[in-house]
Amino acid sequence: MRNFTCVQDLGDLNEALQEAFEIKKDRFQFSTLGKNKTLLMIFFNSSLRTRLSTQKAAMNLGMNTMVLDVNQGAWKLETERGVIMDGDKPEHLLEAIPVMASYCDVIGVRAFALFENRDEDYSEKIINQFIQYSGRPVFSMEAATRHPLQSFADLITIEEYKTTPRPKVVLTWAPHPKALPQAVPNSFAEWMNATDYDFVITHPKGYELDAQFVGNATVEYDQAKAFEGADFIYAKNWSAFQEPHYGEVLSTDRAWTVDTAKMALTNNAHFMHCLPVRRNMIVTDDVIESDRSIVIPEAANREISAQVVLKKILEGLDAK
Ligand code: AN0
Ligand code: CP
Repeated sequence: MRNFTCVQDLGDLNEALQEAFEIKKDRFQFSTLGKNKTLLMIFFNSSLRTRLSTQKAAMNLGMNTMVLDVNQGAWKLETERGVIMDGDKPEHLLEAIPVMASYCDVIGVRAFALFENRDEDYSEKIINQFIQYSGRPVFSMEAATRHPLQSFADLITIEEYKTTPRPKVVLTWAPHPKALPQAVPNSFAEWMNATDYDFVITHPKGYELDAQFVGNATVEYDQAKAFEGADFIYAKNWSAFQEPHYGEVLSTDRAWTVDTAKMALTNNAHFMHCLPVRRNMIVTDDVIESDRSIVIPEAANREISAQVVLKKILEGLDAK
């Protein structure tokens, strides 16, 4: 594998899952694969899990890691070509990318949607510039439209906790005070559509996701109805995708908060969320603390998903 930005890049999903379970049995079995190889992780946005789990995964493979927080201590980067740079950004991405690439072998990038222009966000301009100009393998640590390391960890977690071959998995919108990207729900939908699970998306009117991610999912506007018989509830907030409201918060209706009464409608479902989560907006204390909540093992699986991806990228390097 060269780059990793979406589910298709991983190849056969069942094989990738088997690899994940093998790594989970002994995460140090490939501890020399990354010897003398350097991972550079570049963050345009904050992170707790992605930063730590990806760094840990790289260390398990024997890699060296460097982390750059673009907004803390590095020069602010211009990303548009042709701009007269007389503003607050002293450096252009077009110099920064090859310079950063000269110090490393593999690049991870986190660059959220900017919410200025939907087409630009959905063209994945920033991560694509890294792919185009770095000459290095590049993987997404959440880009404008997808968060594939998260979705892979989510899939691993569902495979571990499911008790029926074809579980009912429900992605539910939930309220949040600030505008959040669609990357996590887009990506989750993309990965769920790559399985044979019974996959349902529920959200208030106006929160329809891009059809390319919704795929074959059932869209149900009645949250209670969607929850009936669910084996997994995956909660997430996102801002509007549809124009003319792209990137806007259309509702903070706490009637959509996942609480005990709603979980009682399910088939004793497990509760999932990628974290960070705002308690009593997205989910009540009782639900996230309940024995059906698997948010901590879900986050722990981020180390495993990152390790499978880095291992495949390292194997691709050696093949060159
Ligand atoms: C981000 C988001 O919703 O995309 C990161 C989630 C992994 N969440 C926040 O910014 C709170
Ligand atoms: N789930 C996730 O990606 O968390 P961070 O934003 O803390 O990395």
